[in-house]
Amino acid sequence: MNISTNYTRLMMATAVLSVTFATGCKPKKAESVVSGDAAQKVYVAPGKLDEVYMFASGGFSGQVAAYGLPSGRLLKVIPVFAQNPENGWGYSEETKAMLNTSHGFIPWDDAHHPQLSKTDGADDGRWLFINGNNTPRIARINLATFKTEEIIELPNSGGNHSSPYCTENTEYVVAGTRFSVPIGGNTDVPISTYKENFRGALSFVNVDQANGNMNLAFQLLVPGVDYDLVRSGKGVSHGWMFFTCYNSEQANTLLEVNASQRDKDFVMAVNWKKAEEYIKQGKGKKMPATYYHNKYDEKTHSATSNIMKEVLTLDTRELKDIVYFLPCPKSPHGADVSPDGESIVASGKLAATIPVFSFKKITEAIANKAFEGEFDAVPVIKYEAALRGEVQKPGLGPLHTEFDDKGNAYTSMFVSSEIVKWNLKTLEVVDRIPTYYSIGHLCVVGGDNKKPYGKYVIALNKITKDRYLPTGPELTQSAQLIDITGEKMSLLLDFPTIGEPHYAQACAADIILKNQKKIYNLEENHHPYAAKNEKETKITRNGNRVDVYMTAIRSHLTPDNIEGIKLGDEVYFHVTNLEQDWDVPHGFAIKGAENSELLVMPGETQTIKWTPKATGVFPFYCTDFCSALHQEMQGYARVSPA
Ligand code: CUK
Ligand code: CUA
Repeated sequence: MNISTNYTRLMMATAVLSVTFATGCKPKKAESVVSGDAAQKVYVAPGKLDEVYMFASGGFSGQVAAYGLPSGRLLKVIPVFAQNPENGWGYSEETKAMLNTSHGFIPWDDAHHPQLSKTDGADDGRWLFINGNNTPRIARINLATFKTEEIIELPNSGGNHSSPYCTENTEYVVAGTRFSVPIGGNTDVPISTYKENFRGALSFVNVDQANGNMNLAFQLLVPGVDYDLVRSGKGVSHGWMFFTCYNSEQANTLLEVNASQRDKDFVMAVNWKKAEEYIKQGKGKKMPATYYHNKYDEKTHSATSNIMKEVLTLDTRELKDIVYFLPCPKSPHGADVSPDGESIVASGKLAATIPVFSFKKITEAIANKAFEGEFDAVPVIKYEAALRGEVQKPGLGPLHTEFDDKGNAYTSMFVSSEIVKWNLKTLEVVDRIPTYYSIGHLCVVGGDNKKPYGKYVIALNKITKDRYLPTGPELTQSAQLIDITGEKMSLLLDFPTIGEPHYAQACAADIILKNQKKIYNLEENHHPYAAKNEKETKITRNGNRVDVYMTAIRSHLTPDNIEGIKLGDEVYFHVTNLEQDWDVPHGFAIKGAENSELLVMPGETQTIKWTPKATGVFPFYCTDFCSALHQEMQGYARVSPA
């Protein structure tokens, strides 16, 4: 392959994309697709509650945002991988450890795929998992508190993109590396040795059903290609996971051209039950690997980091009946599993059709060894042997598919900017609706459940040019709410989102509401610096460390006059909120503090560190307007020469 051929291919690919992209981006009259009664359908009267929670990833904000639907109202930004000054996340002494990694304290990441925990293939409202893409991590949010409780780093990974999808009963949260990387001991190898030295790793993170605690059970070492997305089997395909892979060319440079040469890349079918069996039989091999596992404890209101030193691995070069490749047209992005678990829908970004594989045919092909060869010791099943059929002329740039309860599938089309609805049985396109613009993922309420039930599909778009009041060069990101109860889809609402909403999951509000926590019980507060009443407040000194055990209750802070601090001291304000009523947080901030504020929930203790830089008197106050006497909730700290 010489350079000019490469260049020609590149230009052709770019031309195709830009022509279609430009068409997709042409401003269209919004009225043309908005249904006449849209306003009524999305209007949630003041004081009324939305019927659906939607959790969208914040993309490069590193957080997750919770919205109410159909109104599109933003309810909360849940801090996960990025520091959040609004509530001291990653700034308070208690939460800093959540952002520790083997690379040090990393207060940012790129979050893509929220995943609701499942019981028997249905959203159960216990936890939400989300991936950190850049410094490979998985976080678990407790949906009783909307708080991130656990973050586990993934070794042998680079770009944690095909992540985190959970199995039918949340037995595992599964994550595949996007980048293949050199693994194990010496990883300082020439990049040009990709084919010899780079491998992929799929992480199987076990979830304790009692408390949600995660632990990296094992990693499956797989061929060195790029892994994009994954979905769990369910029903008939329980025990399997399906990953998409691209760059089967194993290129390490100019992937835009070099990774689009082969006609087909792969979907990888992974028999995780088999892998689990091998682990139980003791076939796993320990490999040195350093990764952090951070946990937030609700009783001490504090996080701790554990440094892990090894990981159990299985190698697909040695155990040849765990994974199988299915050839799949050009650079597949999503691999989605139908509600009954029988159809696996793969979407090749650059392909003209959508192949739908049959799980039954896959297992038959494996039994009959209907293979066309091997790829790095992994059997490649013949395309026709596994194929159920193809959706013809779906549109351009198919990415992701979710399902409704009437036997329909909805596929997002990035290049032609539309959602295409097709019949899962006949594979015929039955409807299409434009999206503004360049849709990535889509989300049907309950759309990856065994029994989907949603009446909306939400488009998660990449571009919003001309859809909102402009805000300079940086425009808002956006989602669109589409009604799918009728034969034709109809657009109801555009609403802006926080960061880039790569993917979202939505479920009926009842599922989340049954499990809400309103306060932390003060009696159960085991924070080592908690003052559970005003008599327990005190100031202690140990060398140059000063600890202030402070309480907050409407409408005063105790103590509120603090003297005896010396220049050069490190002062820790441990603020316990004595309130036991829902929705009465108190805040705390002091002039010149190097961190953020604190926002302390009822019954909770949080700590902010302050290193005064000068002598003088420094005001502090409560930052959350908590009562009519909120402005009286204040005090002074005096700093004297050392
Ligand atoms: S995605 Cu992450 S690049 Cu289609 Cu899940 Cu947007
Ligand atoms: Cu407490 Cu304002």
